[in-house]
Amino acid sequence: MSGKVESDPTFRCGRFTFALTRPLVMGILNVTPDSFFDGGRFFDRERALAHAGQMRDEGADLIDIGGESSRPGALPVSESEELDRVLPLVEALAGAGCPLAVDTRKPAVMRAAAAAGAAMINDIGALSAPGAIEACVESGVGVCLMHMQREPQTMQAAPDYGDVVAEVRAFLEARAQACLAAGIARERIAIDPGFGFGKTLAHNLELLRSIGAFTATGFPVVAGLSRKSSLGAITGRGVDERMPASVAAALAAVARGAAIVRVHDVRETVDALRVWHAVEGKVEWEPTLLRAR
Ligand code: 9MG
Repeated sequence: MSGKVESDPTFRCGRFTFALTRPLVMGILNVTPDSFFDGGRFFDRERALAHAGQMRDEGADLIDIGGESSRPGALPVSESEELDRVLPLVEALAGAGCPLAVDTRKPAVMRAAAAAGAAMINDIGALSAPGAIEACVESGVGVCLMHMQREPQTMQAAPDYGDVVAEVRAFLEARAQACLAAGIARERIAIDPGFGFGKTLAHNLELLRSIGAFTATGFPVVAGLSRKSSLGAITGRGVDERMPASVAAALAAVARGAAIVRVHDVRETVDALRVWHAVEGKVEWEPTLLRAR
């Protein structure tokens, strides 16, 4: 726990309250056979647990557990398969000293994950499934509402916008309003422009340059660029060689106001952000948790 004060901007999720006095790093743990970077690596439970512990020790503020790949072209998985992949990890890690997010679009998975101790729901569908908002109201989790044009299977076929920043922002504001109207407290809501989800490289760059348009909504902004194909398009590197590009992208997002970065490379990202934070002359880096009930 820290000496931070309640008047600092905060993000509440489950029993945790974060002071947003520095960027938060959310480490990615995909327990899928087919995610675009770590697919298959952590499908084995022991390896997944070990990787979660490593990310926590490297300075992750949150760990985002996902049981359904959302890479372009990915096929949906059944509810029972997703529960089988995700729940044992949430149960095993809930008391391990790092708040957990669960990346899911399914209300039943949201409820079960929250009951097992997950503090946040990260939904690439912005809680659009029937019953998703209600599942999050009842369980008191924090939520990340992400924008996606179309579905993972078709989203990269022909992304199309008039004004990408205005359209993505309007969508996220409408989803946040729906959450507020249903009873999710303002300080439990974060928004995410959804880099790579129905966007070309030009769209992603415009969104990244315009993060200020999203922070202006008053909601903390989540940015997820880690290892994504846009970084490959810029650097000419394959997914296994995109760590430096991912760190640069996280830094660019934070410098423009992102509050949370969702990353595979926790240690490298934390180091880079700590240097940036010190150069900016901001308050000490550690810790961000104001309290956990
Ligand atoms: C699950 N997932 C994959 N990419 C993501 C991103 O950019 N943001 C969020 N919130 N979730 C993501």
